[in-house]
Amino acid sequence: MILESALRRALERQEFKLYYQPQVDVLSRSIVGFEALLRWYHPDLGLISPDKFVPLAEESGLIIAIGEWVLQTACRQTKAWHDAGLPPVRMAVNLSTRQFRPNLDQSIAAILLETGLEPCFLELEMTESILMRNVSENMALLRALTDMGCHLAIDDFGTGYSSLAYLKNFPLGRLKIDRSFVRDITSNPDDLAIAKIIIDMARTLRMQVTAEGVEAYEQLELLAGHGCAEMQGFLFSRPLPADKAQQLLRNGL
Ligand code: G
Ligand code: G
Ligand code: MN
Ligand code: NA
Repeated sequence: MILESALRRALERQEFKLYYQPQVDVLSRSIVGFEALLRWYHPDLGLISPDKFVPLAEESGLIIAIGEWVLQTACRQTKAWHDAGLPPVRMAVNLSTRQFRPNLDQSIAAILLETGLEPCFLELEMTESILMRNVSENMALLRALTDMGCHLAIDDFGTGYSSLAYLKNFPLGRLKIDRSFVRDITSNPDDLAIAKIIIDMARTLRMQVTAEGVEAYEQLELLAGHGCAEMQGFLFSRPLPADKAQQLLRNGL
């Protein structure tokens, strides 16, 4: 397949880039973290969204090498911002199912050591489906990652199939409310009810909660009114290239 062989060469040709989307503490309106989001600039096809190539990278196994590049680049960038005296933000990195292999913790430990980033500034985002596969194996892996000092977040929460028992037993620090519940939250009472339940559940389980896809002030008000302190979305900023993200971090929102 044409795209697959191009994907294979994309790493050596340095065609990948990371964009960074701010995660905001809404009370203080300060940036508390960034989510790293992968972009592929294909020389002929232009910008290709991860929705298009991540599944292919997973099928072919290339996601392992690409994922390591993402972790390395995101950690190095965060450390550079810290060293430049900017506010000490955390960095959230998306992990795909295929990256959950027995040596993931060692590979992340090596990247943290090499980049010098303190583990507590790295947050790993995973979907519910990751938790439900190979439960005991993954439990050991997730424990190794949190023992090391990294934080774990559940991405797109509410769209998958995780059981409440796993939420309780896995060492998870954060739930991210999927943006499908945020989109119509001002007009759809069901979405509002679901968002509230997720916020309450996070509080009960002593987890942090982040609302994704916040685009309008009215959405912010509803979510904040129910106790959601952290948000991410176009209302604050789109994902930005590193230099623009750095400017925003320096000058504030
Ligand atoms: O902003 P956006 O179009 O970047 O993201 C589309 C999808 O791609 C989201 O589901 C997001 O989680 C996923 N994604 C973005 N960056 C990465 C990455 O570095 N690794 C993996 N596995 N998924 C990513
Ligand atoms: O699955 P995950 O949550 O990692 O995906 C993040 C995706 O959400 C990225 O594609 C990012 O560009 C997109 N995104 C971030 N903020 C907003 C927003 O406010 N509105 C919409 N529609 N998409 C957003
Ligand atoms: Mn994510
Ligand atoms: Na998400």
